[in-house]
Amino acid sequence: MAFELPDLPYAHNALAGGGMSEETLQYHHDLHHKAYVDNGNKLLEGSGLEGKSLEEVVTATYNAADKAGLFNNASQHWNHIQFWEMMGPNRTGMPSELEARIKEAFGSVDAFKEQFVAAGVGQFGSGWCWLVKEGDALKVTKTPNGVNPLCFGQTALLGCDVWEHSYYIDFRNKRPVYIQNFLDNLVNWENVAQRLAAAGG
Ligand code: MN3
Repeated sequence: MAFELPDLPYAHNALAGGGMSEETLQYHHDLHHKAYVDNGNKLLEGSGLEGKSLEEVVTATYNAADKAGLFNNASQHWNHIQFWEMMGPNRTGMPSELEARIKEAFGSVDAFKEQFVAAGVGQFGSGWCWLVKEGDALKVTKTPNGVNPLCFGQTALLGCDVWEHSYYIDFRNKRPVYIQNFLDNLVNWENVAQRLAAAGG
């Protein structure tokens, strides 16, 4: 099954009010994400994994020395699909069940945000920071390059792309400001709550 670039779940200018410009989404979705799809499809051909789901391709190629290129492109394709869904133009606030779980795990919403920003800032070079569910526990993690929670059997509840292409147009070199703004103004907390509910709450 070939990889396909999904449309953004909103207009390219829909997140501008939250601090992510139309130009960023034109580059990030239309060019960067598309490149992962196109390169992934070239590498998928002849890999023996053509019939597998995207998730299966990611987990089957993680740490497979002869399939590093396919892993990088497939995992980044998966990561970006999640990332677009995890943001939205409507600032709905955090549903109460999600807020309760975050307070239980981190002490407070602010303490969670501090850990999340610190994880993203602490990721040297390119990568992602995440809120994951592992077993019954909520955790903040960071991963290099395209590595994602699927690789560790975790459920991704929230992920932030900290590759420079995600923030350099709008925030230049200010990664901490970008991640804090992501949490404060861009996250679709309803989507995060749905992921938590689907993972058993
Ligand atoms: Mn990206």
